Amino acid sequence: MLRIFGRLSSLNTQKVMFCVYELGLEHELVAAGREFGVVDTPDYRALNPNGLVPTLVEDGFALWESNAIIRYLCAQHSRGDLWPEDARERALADSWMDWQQTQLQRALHPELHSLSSDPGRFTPERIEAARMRCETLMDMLDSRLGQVPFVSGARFGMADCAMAPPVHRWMNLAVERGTYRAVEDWFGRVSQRPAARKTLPAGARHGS
Ligand SMILES: N[C@@H](CCC(=O)N[C@@H](CS)C(=O)NCC(=O)O)C(=O)O
Repeated sequence: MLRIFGRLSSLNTQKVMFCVYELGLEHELVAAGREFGVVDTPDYRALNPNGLVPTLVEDGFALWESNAIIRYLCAQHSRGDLWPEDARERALADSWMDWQQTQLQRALHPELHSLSSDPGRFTPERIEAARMRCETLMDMLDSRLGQVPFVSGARFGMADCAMAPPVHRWMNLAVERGTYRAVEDWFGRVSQRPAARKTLPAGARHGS
């Protein structure tokens, strides 16, 4: 049985759960992190020494890092579909997944994420710098999605699972945003998928 430790309010858990639902896998979501605790227990630390969520456990195999989990699930359960078999096609999907973690996530967190949970924590200058960084990044994503229908390429794939939750967050931030037509079209399509309905908070799926 596949078990995912995490909480649906966590962006990285949302990414993994999006993938789990896309694949239609039987699973158990074990509440962990923040108000649910668990992550500081020795048993959990043995699975994930970072004490963060999400963590996957499947038949005694434990794995952490949300994008590694998405890659693993897609390679195990969706070769040739969500996990492209062609090395170059897969490499492009991989590069956008790494971009999501190293660029987009860093632009959103902590300044912009703090707007809903802890407004006033950062100066308006810090918020504005993060907002501008997101604009630059969305421009890049918009350019990718102007060339191919999905972040993964010609078909919906693993990179779309990783990208939908952070784009959803960005669309629902109380900040000014430019117009990114290709990103909005892509998100409009992706947000109709059953996996999006199950993982992204209702009422905010279509952006603000
Ligand atoms: N790079 C890690 C980051 C994991 C991470 O920062 N998780 C956050 C939630 S999104 C967390 O565990 N926060 C503390 C908590 O929930 O207790 C990944 O992608 O899995």
